[in-house]
Amino acid sequence: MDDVILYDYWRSSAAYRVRIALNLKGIAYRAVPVDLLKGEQTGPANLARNPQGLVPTLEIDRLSLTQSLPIIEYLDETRPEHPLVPAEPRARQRVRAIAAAIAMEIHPVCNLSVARYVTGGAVEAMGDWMRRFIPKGLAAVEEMVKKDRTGGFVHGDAPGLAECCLVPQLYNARRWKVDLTPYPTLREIDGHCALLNAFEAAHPDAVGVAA
Ligand SMILES: N[C@@H](CCC(=O)N[C@@H](CS)C(=O)NCC(=O)O)C(=O)O
Repeated sequence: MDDVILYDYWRSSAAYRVRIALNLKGIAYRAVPVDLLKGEQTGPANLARNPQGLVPTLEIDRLSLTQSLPIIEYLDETRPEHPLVPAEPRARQRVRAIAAAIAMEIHPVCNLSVARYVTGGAVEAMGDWMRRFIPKGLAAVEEMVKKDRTGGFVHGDAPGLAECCLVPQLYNARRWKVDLTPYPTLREIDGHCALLNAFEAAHPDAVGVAA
C-alpha cells in the first residue's frame, strides 16, 4: 500500500483535526512538517501541493487532498468503519453545522496571517484579538452542542467530525488564555476526548515541534 503522508504543522488546528480523524479511523500515516513560522507554507513545494499556501495536505489513495473538513469527509466516505458523521440526515446536519461554526467562523478570523496583519504581530495584541473573537464563537457553539445533544459526546457516545474541530479549537483557546469557564458542555466533551488514544496521539505536545 502507498504511504499516507500528512503535510502537517504541530500547532495548526486544521492539521490537528486531520490527525485526530486519521487516528480515529486507525489509518497509519507519516507526518511531514511544514514550518509555518519559517513561512514554508508559501514556498514552492507547499504551493505545488496546496495552492492556498496552507496546511494540511493529505496524500492518500494516490490523491493529494486539501481542506481539513472535506479531507475528513473523504476519509469517512472511503472508510465507513467508525463513522465520523451520523447517518440520519438531521443529526448529520447538526454535527456538520457545529463543525462549520468552528472551522468556518472562529478559525478563519483567528488564522495566523489574519491575526498578524490586523495586530502587527505583537504577542499581546494577538492575544487581545483572540480573546475578542474566540469567546463569542465558543458561546454559540456551546448552545449549538447543548441543543438536541444525545450521549456523552456532541452526538451519541463516540467522537466524530465535531470533536475533530472542537478539541483543536479548545487547545487554541487555552493557548491564548481564553477563559473556558462559561462553556461547561464543551469542556465536558473535551475531557472525554482527552482520555482516548486517538486524541492523545494527535495532541500538539505528542507530535511536538518535529511535526
Ligand atoms: N480551511 C482550511 C484552513 C487551513 C489553515 O488555515 N491552515 C493554517 C494553519 S491552522 C495555515 O496553514 N496557516 C498559514 C498561514 O496563515 O500563513 C482547512 O481547514 O484546511
